[in-house]
Amino acid sequence: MKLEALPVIQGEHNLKNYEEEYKSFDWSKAKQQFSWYESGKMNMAHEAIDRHAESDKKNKVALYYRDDKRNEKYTFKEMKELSNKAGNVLKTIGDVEKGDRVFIFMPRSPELYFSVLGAIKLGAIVGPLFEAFMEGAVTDRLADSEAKVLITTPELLDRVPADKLPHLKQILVVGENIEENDLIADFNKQMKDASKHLDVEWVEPTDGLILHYTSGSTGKPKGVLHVHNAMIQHYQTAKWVLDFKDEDVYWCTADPGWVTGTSYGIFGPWLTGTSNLIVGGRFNPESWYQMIEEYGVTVWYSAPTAFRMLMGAGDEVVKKFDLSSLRHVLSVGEPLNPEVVKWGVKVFNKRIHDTWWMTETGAQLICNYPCMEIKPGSMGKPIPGVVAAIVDDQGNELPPNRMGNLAIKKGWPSMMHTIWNNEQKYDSYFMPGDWYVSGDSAYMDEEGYFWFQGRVDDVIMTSGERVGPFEVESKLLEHPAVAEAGVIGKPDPVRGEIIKAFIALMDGHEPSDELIEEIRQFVKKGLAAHAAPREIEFREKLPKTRSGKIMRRVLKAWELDLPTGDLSTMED
Ligand code: 6R9
Repeated sequence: MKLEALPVIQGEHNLKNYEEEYKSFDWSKAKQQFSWYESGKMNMAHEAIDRHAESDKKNKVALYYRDDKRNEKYTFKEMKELSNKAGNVLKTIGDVEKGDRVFIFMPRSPELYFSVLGAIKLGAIVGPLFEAFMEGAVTDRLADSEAKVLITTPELLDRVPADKLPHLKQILVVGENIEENDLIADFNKQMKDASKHLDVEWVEPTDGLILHYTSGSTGKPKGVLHVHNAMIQHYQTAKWVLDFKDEDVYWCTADPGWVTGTSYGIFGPWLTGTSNLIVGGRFNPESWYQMIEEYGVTVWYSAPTAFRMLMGAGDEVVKKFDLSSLRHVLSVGEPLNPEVVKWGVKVFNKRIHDTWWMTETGAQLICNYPCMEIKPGSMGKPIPGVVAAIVDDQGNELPPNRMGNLAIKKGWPSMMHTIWNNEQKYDSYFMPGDWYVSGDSAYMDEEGYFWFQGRVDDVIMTSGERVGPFEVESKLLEHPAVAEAGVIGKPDPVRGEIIKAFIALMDGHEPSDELIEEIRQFVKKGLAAHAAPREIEFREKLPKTRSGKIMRRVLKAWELDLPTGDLSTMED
């Protein structure tokens, strides 16, 4: 899979010399950039919105909102007023106080953003939920967090069994003709009457900000709690990694139900005073390119699945649009196959910058920066202020090129504060030596680049060889007939495990025995004989999370006839 490293982009970047900055940086310096360092008055929403609304950025567009029905824009000053109003609605109607959980269960809309910011201004903890969640998933999360107020839409209200949720005191519904009663209030009507003045609640760095439920490989989803202190890293990475400049128009394609849609769909861009484009509705290659052209998007943060789907739609589509505004393209969420990076260079004339982090880490940790060479397939190098290593199961650091646990030294500002109601689970993330253990396996090369291999529990052992499913999937994707691939280890009495691949084909290709053989040979020749799948099964679609990760555990459950476990994060 060796490709030539892609050279540095010439230009003025916020992070000019990675190696130098890595040596000299420490987080206490970063803190001093914030006004609260002196005043002690901290609140994420104040830093992200009000601060700009009170500066010469007040008339700058903070939010461009676009979907099939709406096309709106709001300046920082308007965002301040509207989030103040939302805060007042939550306070007066919902009786929301500092520390209360306010959940938001709806598709993207401007109201979603006013509500998130309004709740944060009150010192409440926001819980964003994907609109695709069904009743069971919604109930689990509202019950575990003991949410007091929920904001939702008429379409989703049926999935909220309020009678089973004793802590839920108020539901605010965003829509038309809402009938109000003891439990339900009309969000828009209340907004109209609410004051646009609000006293922001000043909080401590370790006070709760946002609660993201995420599913592990086993058990119920867990609530990852983040605190206001995370803003230090959101701000810093927005500068270094997203490389924001004053005139940028930024588009993060992630929904706020996923951590990328909050850390980098809300906090990162607005802490740096950047114009933020939010696009609602479903994925469609043409309309995505259309957005870039129409808004002159300069910085674009998306995910490998989306890039692969765009790649699948063909290069002809790209040519219909003027994408020359793009300056910087980034990816997160799953491994970014070298094939996709090569395609990005071909069609956008841009290197796609991979970034690695997790819900639990709150912000980016290992990244590719505009100022450095990219090795396609590598996640890059740790951000300044962060120590990453590959450790064995006892927490001993391993030398370069050895596969092991990807671990981070405790102490970065955006690290989760706790797992809600589950301190034990929180403790289980750490190993001796103050290592946070990610659950990903990876190796580091001699030059300090990190290479993702798989989730620790997904790694395949076949005839004594360790095979990372990602590597096999990447190779499969290079085959012209393959649109999507998921690879698992299937227990085998002789070989321990054999490699089985599930494949969705590109339009115009049909399953056949010849094709199976052709694909097997392709991997054998391109990767290694032991890495070629012994079994291949074609499927229309592969199971994926809403954030685009192929759910190998579901493939495994299909294969072994096991229960599939929690499917609440699965795309419909
Ligand atoms: C932000 C986010 C975390 C898991 C993580 C890893 C996978 C994320 C990746 C990546 C390879 C990358 N992951 N970024 N794998 N390369 N650049 O995705 O959070 O939804 O919690 O997922 O996603 O397996 O452990 P989350």
